[in-house]
Parts: sequence; structure tokens; C-alpha cells
Amino acid sequence: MIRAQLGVPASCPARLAEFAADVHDGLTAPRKALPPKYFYDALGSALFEAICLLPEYGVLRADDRVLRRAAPELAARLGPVTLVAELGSGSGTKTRGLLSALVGRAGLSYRPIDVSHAALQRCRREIARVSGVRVAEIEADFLPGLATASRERAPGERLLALFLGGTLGNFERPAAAGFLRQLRDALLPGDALLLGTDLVKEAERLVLAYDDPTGVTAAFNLNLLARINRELGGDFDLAAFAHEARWDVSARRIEMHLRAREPQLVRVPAAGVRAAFERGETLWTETSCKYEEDELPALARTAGFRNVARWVDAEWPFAESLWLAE
Ligand code: AVJ
Repeated sequence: MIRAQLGVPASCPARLAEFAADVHDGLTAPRKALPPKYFYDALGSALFEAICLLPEYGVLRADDRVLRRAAPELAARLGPVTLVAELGSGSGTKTRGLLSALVGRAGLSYRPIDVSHAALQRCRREIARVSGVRVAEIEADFLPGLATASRERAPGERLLALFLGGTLGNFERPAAAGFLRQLRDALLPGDALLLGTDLVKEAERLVLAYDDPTGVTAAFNLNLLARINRELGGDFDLAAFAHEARWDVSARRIEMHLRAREPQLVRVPAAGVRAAFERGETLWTETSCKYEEDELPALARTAGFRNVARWVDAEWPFAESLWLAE
């Protein structure tokens, strides 16, 4: 009822149950935390698009510049590509130019994989404008989605997987290596991965990128609580939480938190939780690991790939790596 009044599309029952279970686990853990994938409901996806327009958030523009610069060499190295699957396509704006550089006479089939229904709809419209490209979206988590795209390929067809925007950073370092290994397992030898990783840079630039003066990133972070309220009947008071972004030098990662301004009790009936927050206690909402360029070759090898090429943006250090599955 309330959902309908707010005009928020109900997630499918299985996704809603998974959200409830993760909120339950995250709010009852000794150190409260939630997986960042839940940022991306319709409003969260729109706020992320706004983040990408912030002058302080250089990640997406860097990704874009490197891709544009690398596209001809990339096309030459890859040869004809007819199947591209993208993990975390979002609305597809960062991929349109790349697809038009890769599409050949045989046409190209594009499988965007995302958990955001709203983003996938926008992506389909965005990419449908590229001639020669057929779009068939997959609403799923990354690995099951990639397995689907890989399984449904034509016999002998080579797959190019895209994992752009630095999303790998959402995994802690050891988990990132494990994730890439699993990603490799969903591919066949000779398939390719184009991987974007944001690189370590000055702390001040990084903190500003995740704590912008206009407050867009704060809104993006707080929307997670609003989403819990909307979809799971929670009673989070958004004004009682402060957005926080910290740079951990030794772990080389940005951490985003929501800090309780005062002690409080929060109820989320559909997740079966009552969670007490102490004053100053935080809910850890996102990790964004940054890489050193020289970490990347070992990462490729342990995951079962061979690094073929790497391009780095000079303005906002960000690396695009082309790996081949061995
Ligand atoms: C989409 C995971 C790459 O970590 O930079 C941006 C998400 N969070 N601002 C990132 C994000 C806050 C973004 N990724």
C-alpha cells in the first residue's frame, strides 16, 4: 500500500526477501554493515548518475577518457567481437561509445547485467541507439548474470566481459581476487575481460570525491536508509545519521559510513530487526579499494588471466586493463 502510494516499484519477492535477510544480518552484526549493491534502487541509481557529474568525482570521466583513447587499439587487439556482457552496466552511458567502436559488420549482442531494474531500462534505451547492437538485459547479480550470458552464447562465439567504473573496488582486496577467479570460471579460454580499476591518489582528492560539498554523495548514502524504510517498513530517522567518508592509507581504501549522531533504536519490521545504535556508532555502507598499478599483473595471474594491455588516465589516475582468459 505504502509502496504504491510512493510510486516505488515493488522489488520481486525473492529480491525483497534477500534484501530483508541482508538487512537483518547487517544490522545485527557486531560491526554494523550493509552491502553496497542496495544503494541502487531507482532513486539511488539516479543519485549515482549525479555523483558522476560532480567535479570532485573524477572516476567516471577518467574511465570514459581512457576508453575513448584505448578504443582503436582495443578493437585491433580483440579482432571481431560479437558478444559483450557488462557487469554493472548502470544506465549504459559509459558503454555506448565503446560498443560503437567495437561493432563490426556482423553486429554485436550486448548483455548488460545489473541489479537495478530502472537502470537496465535506461540502458536498453541508451544502447538501442547504437546501430548494429542488439540489447538483451539480465537482471541479476554479477556472477549468475555472467554465467547466463556465457551459457547462452552461440557455439564458438568469443565473449568480452566488461567490468568498468572501478566497481571491483567494492570488494576487499582478498575478496576481489576470489571474485575475479570466479569471473574467470564463468568464461572460456580466449574470452576477454576489460577491467577498470581506480588507482591510489592523494588522500584529499579521494575524500572530496566521496564527500562532495554539494552533499550528493551524502544523499546517495542516506538513501540506503530511506530505501530500508520504504521497502521494509523501517523507521530510520535520516536526520539522525551523518555521512562520512574516510581514507584508510594502509588498506588503500575509501570507507563510507553513516554515523549515528545520538543513541537510538531502529526497527525494521519486514527484516525482523530492532537495532540499537550508540552515539557515534557507524553503519559501514561501502568500501572502495584503490589499486597501485603494479598490483594488477599479479591479480590477473592469480585469477587465471594474462594481461594484454593497460591504459592509464593521467588526469585522474585510473587504469583500464585488457586481460585474456587462459
Ligand atoms: C560504482 C563502486 C565504482 O566506489 O567509486 C561513488 C560507487 N560510491 N561514490 C565508487 C560510489 C560513492 C562507486 N562505484
